[in-house]
Amino acid sequence: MRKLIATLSASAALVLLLASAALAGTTLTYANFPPAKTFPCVQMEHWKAEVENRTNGAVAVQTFPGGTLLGAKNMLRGVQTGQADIGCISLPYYPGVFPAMSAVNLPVAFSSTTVASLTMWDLYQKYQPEEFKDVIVLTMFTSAPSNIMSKTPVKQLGDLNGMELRASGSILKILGDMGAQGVGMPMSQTPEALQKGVVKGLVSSFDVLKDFNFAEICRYETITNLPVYPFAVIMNKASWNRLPGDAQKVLTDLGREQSEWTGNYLDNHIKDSLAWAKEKYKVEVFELTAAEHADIKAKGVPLVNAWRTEAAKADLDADAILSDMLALKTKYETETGK
Ligand code: 3IO
Repeated sequence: MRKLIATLSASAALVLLLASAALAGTTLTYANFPPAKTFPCVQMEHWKAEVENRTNGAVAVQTFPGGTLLGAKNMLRGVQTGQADIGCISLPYYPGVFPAMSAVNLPVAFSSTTVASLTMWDLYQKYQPEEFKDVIVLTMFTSAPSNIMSKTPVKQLGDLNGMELRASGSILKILGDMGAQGVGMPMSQTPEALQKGVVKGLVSSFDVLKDFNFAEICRYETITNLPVYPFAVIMNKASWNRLPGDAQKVLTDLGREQSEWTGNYLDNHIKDSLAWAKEKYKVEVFELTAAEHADIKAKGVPLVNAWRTEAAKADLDADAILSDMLALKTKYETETGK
């Protein structure tokens, strides 16, 4: 009898051990290029907590902010080859690679991050473009509409004359047309470029005034409402295929929610960041005239046409993508009031 009980309890222990090993099975690595404080990493930590919670710990996520696993430019390849299971990419860092989703980087004057992020997500869901065929897309979101942050004041567009400003993607072209000199590089290289004086400012969203402490060096801010930067969180296909079905479902269900969460977080955070910059560094904020905004808008038209040509070359229905994007933008502006 004793022997039987001992055998039974030993096998019960073995079953428990195997079950917990199966549950504890998966740890996913998640690489990100900018520092931990910045919004792409804040959304990453939120996503990690949601996934670990919703899978009851069956999936653990190990995060690597600040380029500690993969950097801005090797992120896409690094995820495709499995150096990281998951990675966060800023699409404008890969010119020509994302002909469909780069539409979100066009100068269409998005009114908020929430609107741009939800528009991007729905547009992706509708077209599921080829350009992401080698990875699994977990979520998409954008930065907030871009403004100028500079070391010397840009009170009017004429002040841009020859000024070197860091940007990426379509903003580079617009800056050139406005008489400035766009200098392309990832956000993660910008602190050094500003320090060394290689650039005299940057064009991005106001969260970076606080999160990179750019307010200290860029005391002048000009509201331009230039394009958002589109981001995608991508996963290695083999890593995805190794996940149990219920875990895959948790990740799939999180896609849109994460996009909206990030949009709301950033819309709030840019307000905090600008208020903080005014308080701590007494930064000055300049508004342009209606005529100057009309000028910026007019300079965006050839860009939209150039995108159309590129999209058509990639066998995409450019007009359909554009009109869907604008319809989604209007829909979400109405729905969110933002
Ligand atoms: C961005 C990128 C990394 C960290 C914080 C950020 N805030 C806005 C952006 C967008 C941008 O300028 C870029 O290069 O993706």
